[in-house]
Amino acid sequence: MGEAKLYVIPGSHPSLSARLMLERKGIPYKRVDLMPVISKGILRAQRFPANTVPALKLDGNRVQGSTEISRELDRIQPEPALFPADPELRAKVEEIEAWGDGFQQKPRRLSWWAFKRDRAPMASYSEGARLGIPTGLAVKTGGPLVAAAARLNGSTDENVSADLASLRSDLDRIDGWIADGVIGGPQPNAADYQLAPSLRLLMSFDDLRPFIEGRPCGELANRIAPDFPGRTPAIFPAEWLAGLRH
Ligand SMILES: N[C@@H](CCC(=O)N[C@@H](CS)C(=O)NCC(=O)O)C(=O)O
Repeated sequence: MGEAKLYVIPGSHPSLSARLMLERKGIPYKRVDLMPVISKGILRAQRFPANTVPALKLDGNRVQGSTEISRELDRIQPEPALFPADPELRAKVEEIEAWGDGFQQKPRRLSWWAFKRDRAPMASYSEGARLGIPTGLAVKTGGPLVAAAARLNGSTDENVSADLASLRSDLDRIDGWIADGVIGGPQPNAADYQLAPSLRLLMSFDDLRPFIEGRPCGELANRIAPDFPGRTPAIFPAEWLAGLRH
């Protein structure tokens, strides 16, 4: 097998899903850190079919998207398996993974909304990254880039307040899957790897961590994805968080 190369954006939660799954398989890889938005052109230049991270070059193939990557990793190296062999169980894991793929947009929208208001915390999410320019400089000059990302991701007040209002029911749903034993087992599956980084990104917000960390889903996230850099001090209007409190 030639050396695998994984293109990521620092702080990108599905990028972390891909990293954790490669590590679980014991497949060595080189990580290429990209700046958001600028990443799109670089991925196109590398002849990837789409313009998002994670994007993986593996054995001459280009595999893009966390859910495609989980399947390709099981195909090229079946053990340890990311999907259960039992078809019924596999269908459940696939269903949760697909739900998690959509759920990703929530922490993504919240993050860009927050960075648009205050870029200072962004640097903490790039800890350990090699962006080619100093992180402080990237953050300082990153205003237009953050504005573009916020626009592209629909980070409006309306969407973000609705995301926060429905977050508690999302967390209840994830806790339910843990109680059913479909995720959170001793052998992490593709759905565990899909959900944990999204939860960790949500938990990087001081506003949200207290509502997640004591729950089964918070424990799962900390166990599956122990290292997720980044911290954003309180930033959301108190009334947007009311649904989490009651
Ligand atoms: N559902 C896709 C989403 C990938 C995605 O949207 N990635 C974001 C980063 S989290 C991205 O590449 N955004 C481009 C940008 O920020 O310019 C997956 O799981 O791979």
